[in-house]
Amino acid sequence: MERSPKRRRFLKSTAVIGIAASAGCLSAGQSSSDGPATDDETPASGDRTSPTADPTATAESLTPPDDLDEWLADANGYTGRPARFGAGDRPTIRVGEPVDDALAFAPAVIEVPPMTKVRWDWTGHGGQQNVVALDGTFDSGRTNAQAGTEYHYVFEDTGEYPFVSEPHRDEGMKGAVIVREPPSTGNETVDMWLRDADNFEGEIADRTDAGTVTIETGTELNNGYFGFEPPVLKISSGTRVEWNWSGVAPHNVVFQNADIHSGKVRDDAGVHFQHTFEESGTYRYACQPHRGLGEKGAIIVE
Ligand SMILES: [Cu+2]
Repeated sequence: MERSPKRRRFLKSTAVIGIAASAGCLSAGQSSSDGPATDDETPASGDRTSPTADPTATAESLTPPDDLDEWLADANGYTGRPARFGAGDRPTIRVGEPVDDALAFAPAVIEVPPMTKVRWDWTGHGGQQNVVALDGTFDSGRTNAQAGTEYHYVFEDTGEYPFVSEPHRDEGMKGAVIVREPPSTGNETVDMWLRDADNFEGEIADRTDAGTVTIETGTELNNGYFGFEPPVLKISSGTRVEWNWSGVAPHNVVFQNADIHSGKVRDDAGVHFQHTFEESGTYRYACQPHRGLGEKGAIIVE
């Protein structure tokens, strides 16, 4: 049940490569994954040569916050939980998404593993926009109002990278890319399967002493009621597992590597499916309609 909001410490980026705006050309082979720590203070403005349309937006005024969560509290369109992406994903952030009379980045906050290429796509809403990291790590340069404009950056080092659209930063148009090593249980099959499940933190709920275990189905996760809780369960063979529907949104339970499934989706509350696991192994399952949203789970049977 370790679902407490992660305490995020703002990590100052050690990257001084921000101005290589076409960072798509940075190659994986060139950087050590540990990201050698440098004692140098990242130059706040020296590397920023890109002109900006807003003369009041100076490099000094873009200062990384001490507390990212606090800074994001008024980010338009942010629900408080980052959208998570796994290795090999290519996240796209829309620039200028209309949200309640305001403009947002969508998703505003994403979580990605190192070496992820993140793309920003201009929607054309809200006039002039750009994408600028507060610590100067990346900068799309001059503002642009054109739909279809795109910018991308490859994040090599772990850390937290808050960014804004300079013309709208005082109106809450801000976001962050959080780069971190993906959580791991030590079981590669489980880690890969759950890489985009919001509640997967690399923990295994050990219920090997239980006769029956309940998995909550349709819990508030993955930007809606699209989660299984706990996401990873370890049980002994002979244990009965039951799935308890929250009653919000239609769900089912379908195993990927075994002929076990609950059948049709249901949206009423209650225990609608159960299975007793006799054979040891690593089992993966998902809710079929919401698998793409990260509604997935795993069961390790000993
Ligand atoms: Cu579902």
